[in-house]
Amino acid sequence: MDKKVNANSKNEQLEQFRANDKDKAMTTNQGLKVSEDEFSLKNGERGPTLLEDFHFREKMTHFDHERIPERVVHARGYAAHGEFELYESMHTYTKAKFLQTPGTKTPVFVRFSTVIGSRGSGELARDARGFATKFYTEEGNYDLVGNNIPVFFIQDGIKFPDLVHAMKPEPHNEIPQAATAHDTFWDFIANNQESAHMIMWAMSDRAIPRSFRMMEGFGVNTFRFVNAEGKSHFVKFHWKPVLGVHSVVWDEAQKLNGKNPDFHRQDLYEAIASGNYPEFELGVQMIEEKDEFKFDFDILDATKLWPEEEVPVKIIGKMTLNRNVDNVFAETEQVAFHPGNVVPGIDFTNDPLLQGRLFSYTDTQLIRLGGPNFHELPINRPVCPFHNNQRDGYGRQTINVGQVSYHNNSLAGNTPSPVSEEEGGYTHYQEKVDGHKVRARSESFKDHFSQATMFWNSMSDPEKQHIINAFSFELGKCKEKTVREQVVEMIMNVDVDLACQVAKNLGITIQATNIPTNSKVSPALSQSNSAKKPDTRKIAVLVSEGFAGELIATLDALKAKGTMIETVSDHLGAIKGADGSLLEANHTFSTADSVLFDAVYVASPQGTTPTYQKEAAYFVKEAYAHFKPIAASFYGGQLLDELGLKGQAGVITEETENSFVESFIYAIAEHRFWNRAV
Ligand code: HDE
Repeated sequence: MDKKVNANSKNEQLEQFRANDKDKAMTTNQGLKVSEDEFSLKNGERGPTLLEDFHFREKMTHFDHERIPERVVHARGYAAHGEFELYESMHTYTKAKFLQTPGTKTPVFVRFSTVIGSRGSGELARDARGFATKFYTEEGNYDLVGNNIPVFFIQDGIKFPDLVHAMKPEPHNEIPQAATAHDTFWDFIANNQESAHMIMWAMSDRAIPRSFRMMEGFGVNTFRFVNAEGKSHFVKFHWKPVLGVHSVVWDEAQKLNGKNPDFHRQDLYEAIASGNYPEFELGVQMIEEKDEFKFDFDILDATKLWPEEEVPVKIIGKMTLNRNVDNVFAETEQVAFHPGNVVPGIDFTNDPLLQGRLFSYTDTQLIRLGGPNFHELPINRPVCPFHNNQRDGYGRQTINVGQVSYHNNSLAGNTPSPVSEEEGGYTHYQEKVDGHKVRARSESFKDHFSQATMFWNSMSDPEKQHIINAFSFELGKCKEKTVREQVVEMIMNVDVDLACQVAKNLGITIQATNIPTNSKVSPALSQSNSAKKPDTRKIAVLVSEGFAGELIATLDALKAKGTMIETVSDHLGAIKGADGSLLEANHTFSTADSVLFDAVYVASPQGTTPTYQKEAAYFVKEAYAHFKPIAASFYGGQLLDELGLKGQAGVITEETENSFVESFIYAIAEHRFWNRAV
């Protein structure tokens, strides 16, 4: 009997493939012990290297072949292992086994990514984020390959190569890297107006997340749930981060790309390493077959979302990411996702974007991973057994025994054999499809602006301002005036005020002609309505020699509330307090910067050293400009006084609040103070 799948099944399977080279004798790949690894075999000490030096040849050849093609999109990514636990049975809607029994735990592997940039690009690019999850279920791998934005740029898969060509660095000079602020991208947008809704999201704060741990995930495409009776529901998948949805500001994003281009991966890695496991709840929106045409949008159109207020999100389980990878290449780079990896009870719809995706993913893995056996790579193997008549190919690892590799056969009793639906055989939902073969788009896909307007209507004032700023930045970087003008004309269809403000910033004169009429609002779309928690937020404590000894108790109280404390001073190592107590400096002002933190705490008086005097002021001013909470005590308030910041929103001093720690924690949970004068 095969062992039952549990939360640890994947880890156990991977254990067979892990190798630890520590304390071992060095060998060649053939297992031959090596006596020397620093000098190639030469004809005399100063002579040429000999061709017979097999050790040199093997080592160099392997090195020469270390690189594989990066993903054509989503090249820059980072991943972690975890588990998914079901809250309630979904048997009414789907027969998928991992969604039947509450408490069932399924191992998962999740890769987060940016879309446009190459493998080494900065992680704070303005871009959608990939959010791809592989569930290793007892019925095979199920991949939920989503993004952190619920809609997409295009409606039909055939346009994807055009979109990506327009997005990527321009071909004549390969500039700019990991950025949409250039002519070809915006030329594509203006001339492919189905992108209107997605571009609103891409210009919003969603495109510059604070952390992978603070993003929603969306399956984007419309899938089907099918239950044991064969009844189908249309379904959209959502991941909801327990820490809420939060972003950085654009100036911060740009600086972060320089100060720490690994900001997001480091944040994820450190959170998991320190036991602060990221959590996401899985939600589903479901629509009955009979209601397919009930909405004022086509539910198969990937440029549309299903407003949560109209189709509620049912929360069905929680994913916890609890283990970092052991080796980024073996796991994160070699993992191969495919939205076509489904299990019984989950099926496709005619969503034309999804249909295009169903071809592309296997195809791209074939070139990226060098042949048809990538399913055998440890990270991609299902945890349940797999058997068929597929054979051979580059890098084949399985040793299929026996003489039979075809079906039907008599020599192996006609096995491996397909099994009935009742025994777990996958059957496709028998949707009736009747139509002419045409290259066309349905009339019902033609409204490109109503939901873009709804998104705009749903934003808070600061969010709206950020969108205006983003359009102004991106279009301001375009060289062609005509491109800017076309985009402004396009967004006139979204909102006249938005278009006018962007036009003003770009020095374009426009006539307000198309007045959008959609007044719909979906509060779920605004990040201002998201969960607010202080947990895992990073506080930079600016501290210098002679600090007040009581500071240590305050820092402990802040830590007890779930925040992460890091000290910044003018030198590394021990800093001595006035009463002799010691604090370890984690950073100096040259290795740390306010953009790396969520909040700043000024804990030493101004002027204790010349460096502190100068650098602390710079640190605080920048945090203030990025709307971050700032606190000061033990005479640190002197600095805030000097900078004229006392009394501003989100600025906490001992004098202004009764309970300093409580007020600071509340401010940290608030994330940013947009109503601050900057
Ligand atoms: Fe992808 N996409 N995509 N995509 N996608 C890839 O597959 C593609 C789309 C998404 O971490 C590629 O393995 C087409 C939507 C993620 O490994 C490729 C179309 C959504 C990842 C591909 C889309 C996604 C990919 C490149 C339009 C959100 C990274 C490397 C029809 C639901 C997965 C690879 C990882 C990766 C094709 C549109 C999400 C080329 C043709 C919509 C998260 O196959």
